[in-house]
Amino acid sequence: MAPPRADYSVYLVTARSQVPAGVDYLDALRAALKGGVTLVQIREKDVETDEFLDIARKSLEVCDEFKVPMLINDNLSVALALAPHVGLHIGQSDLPVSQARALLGPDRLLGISVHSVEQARDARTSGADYAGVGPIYGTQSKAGIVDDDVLGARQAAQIIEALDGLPAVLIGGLNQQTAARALFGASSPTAAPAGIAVISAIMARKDTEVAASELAEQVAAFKASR
Ligand code: TZP
Ligand code: MG
Repeated sequence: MAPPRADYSVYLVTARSQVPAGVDYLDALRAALKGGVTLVQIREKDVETDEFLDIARKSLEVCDEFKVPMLINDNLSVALALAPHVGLHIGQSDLPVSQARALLGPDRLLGISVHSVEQARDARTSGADYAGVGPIYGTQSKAGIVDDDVLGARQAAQIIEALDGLPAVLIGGLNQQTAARALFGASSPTAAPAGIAVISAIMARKDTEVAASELAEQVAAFKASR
């Protein structure tokens, strides 16, 4: 299997509910891509499947314009209903990664969320292309996160070591103020995050393009320092 190549630097996870009043979601997505978003995951928790599919289709047209890969959160059938270059991101309580890989085939991007060293060891050989590691800091964007779930950068570094080269994307509470601290803090001499994933730091801003470019600059500076 040849895992699809992707640039994990600035990974936007969508949430239309966070887009400010007066801003159109697709315009915000386009601006974020202009600003330097390198990967997009469509995550909409409060819609029926047909609406989710419609949002994803429209989002895909925009991502394709920028030649930026797009993934679907959780919903395998929606991913499969879309073009063969659309990927899937799943959590620990969704279907097993190996099953998802079998159903998706070798060519679609597949991501898994990991929250511990043990889950990281499992992810390594699961067939996933990358792991989302989080929550790094507290966040209002995901329901049900309690203080105990928050990893912090040090614990994330241990998880990234355990991923043993599987690309890791940090997520949770990352923004223009916290991203650099998280990236450096989650690094060790032998392992480092491949990028950051954000919802609110881009989606909740009116100046979406600026928000994305600020994050892109910080990730680029981090990568240049390694
Ligand atoms: N998974 C872990 S934290 C999180 C998800 C989907 C939410 C991240 O949102 P934000 O606004 O970037 O903290
Ligand atoms: Mg899930």
